[in-house]
Amino acid sequence: MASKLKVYHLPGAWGLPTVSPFCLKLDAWLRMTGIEHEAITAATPFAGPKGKAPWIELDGEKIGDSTFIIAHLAQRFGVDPDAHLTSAQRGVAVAIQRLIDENLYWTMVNDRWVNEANWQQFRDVVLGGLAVPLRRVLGPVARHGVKKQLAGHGMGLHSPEEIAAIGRRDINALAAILGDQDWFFGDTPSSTDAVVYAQLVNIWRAPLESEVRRAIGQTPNLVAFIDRFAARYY
Ligand SMILES: N[C@@H](CCC(=O)N[C@@H](CS)C(=O)NCC(=O)O)C(=O)O
Repeated sequence: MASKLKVYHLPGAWGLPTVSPFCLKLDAWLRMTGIEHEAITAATPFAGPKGKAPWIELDGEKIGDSTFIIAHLAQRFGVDPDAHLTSAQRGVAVAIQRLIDENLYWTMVNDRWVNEANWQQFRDVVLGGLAVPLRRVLGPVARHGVKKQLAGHGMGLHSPEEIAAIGRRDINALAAILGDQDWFFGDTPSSTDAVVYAQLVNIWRAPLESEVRRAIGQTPNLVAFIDRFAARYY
């Protein structure tokens, strides 16, 4: 008999089921496709097969990485929210996802973990699933590890002004691609909308100051897009 899909994600806050854009991307995609599942909050990502969240358990197998998970589930459950896309649009979808997952995401990581005022607030959110004494010990260790990841990626080597400029450029690119459409590829939502929503809402709804958040506020079509997605799926 087929097992029930279990989906592990990091804790939520600010009205969001999870403050991880990768976990929220998967959650949004599952809402879009209506695949039945059990959502489980994990305090840390360490039980995942790649040591990162999200991950799933299905048919006796653990799978990590939001993109691999989505590809697996699409095949396993025979669903494809991107069936209406042309091959050129599929190409653009990959480019948008790379912009979000591999670049814009890291500006958000910097704003949450490095900016001192933001970190004072964010540490209790991101470590909220742990007992307070453990949180106090693990907080600086986790922060040190994330700063190393930021340097390894390269984002962490830039000045705050440069990171703000990088993030602004991504936000303005997304606003230009969306234009006056309801969804990134016209009248019908696709996986790209879940990818963009999950990242933008995690910056926009968080009560943390950043230039990227201000940039979103200056693009009314992206703000309307976030509200549109939330109204339809949340
Ligand atoms: N490529 C992965 C990235 C997942 C990822 O970076 N998750 C973060 C949370 S937003 C994480 O678990 N980080 C923990 C760590 O790097 O130690 C995906 O698409 O799922």
